Amino acid sequence: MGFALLNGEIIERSEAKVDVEDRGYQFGDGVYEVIRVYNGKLFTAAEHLKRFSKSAESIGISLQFSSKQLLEMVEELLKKNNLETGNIYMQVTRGIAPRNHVFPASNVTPTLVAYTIKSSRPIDNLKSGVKAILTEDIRWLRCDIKSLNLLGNLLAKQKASEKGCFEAIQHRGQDVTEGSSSNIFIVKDGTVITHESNNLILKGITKDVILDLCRKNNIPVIERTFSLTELDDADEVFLSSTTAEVMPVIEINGKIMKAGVPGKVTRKLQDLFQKEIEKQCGVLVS
Ligand code: DCS
Repeated sequence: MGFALLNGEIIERSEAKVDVEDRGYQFGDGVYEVIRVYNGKLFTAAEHLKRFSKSAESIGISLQFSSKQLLEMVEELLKKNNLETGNIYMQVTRGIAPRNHVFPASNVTPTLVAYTIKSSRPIDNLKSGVKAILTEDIRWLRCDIKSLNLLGNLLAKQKASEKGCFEAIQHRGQDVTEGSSSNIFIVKDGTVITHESNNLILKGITKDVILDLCRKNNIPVIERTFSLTELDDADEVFLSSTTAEVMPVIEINGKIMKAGVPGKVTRKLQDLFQKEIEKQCGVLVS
């Protein structure tokens, strides 16, 4: 099972227990991050830790540790667990207090937890692409906060899974927002289009890396809302996340997209993304 980080201390993971009155357990009153590890090295760690602090701040949780301290602790954790390829999951809740919707007194310490998960890259899916369904986005209006409250996302993902699909692409009316755990991109006439980062979606770290790669490599890119019709008419569709990287989508709601195979721009972005990983974490063997 290895080790976990609990409030700044590295302990046996089996010893890391949650109190029944932890507000994360009772209310989902907290925020989280998932950071990818390749070759024993963290990918885009600074960006994830910055978003973690921002999410916490936006719901009034003050982290007991600076981003620098968090980075040191997380690096120590992955060394102790000998993690080569996988994820670091971290979350902070508002702490332990008698159940009450009102926030507890400020002397209640937030509960910070992190642990590691071994997980290889989704090579087969990256090569062949995945299927998705469409579903109405029923979530709240602060999807920019990486909140522990994920019921809307879970219901969407479960629906996709029951249809044998990898992801549920959510939409508010005619507007496509994002996947249940990913950002969605379309490519039309060579231009990459993805929802602008506002309160309706999570500002994905992978999304930002992709936008940057597009700009540096003269691939036209626009951040704007696009419709279900545009999704249906797209030349290529792909999704992005920390664990799914740049993932081609080849079928939506049972309808095979254009070629039924990953598109040219998607392939190019997959190559560029892999180079970016290798720049930060060293050569990938698989
Ligand atoms: N949108 C939602 C709703 C997400 O949950 C995620 C990632 C993303 C977009 C993509 O963001 P990143 O590029 O920063 O990963 N969800 C994480 C999760 O819950 N598991 O893995 C990634």
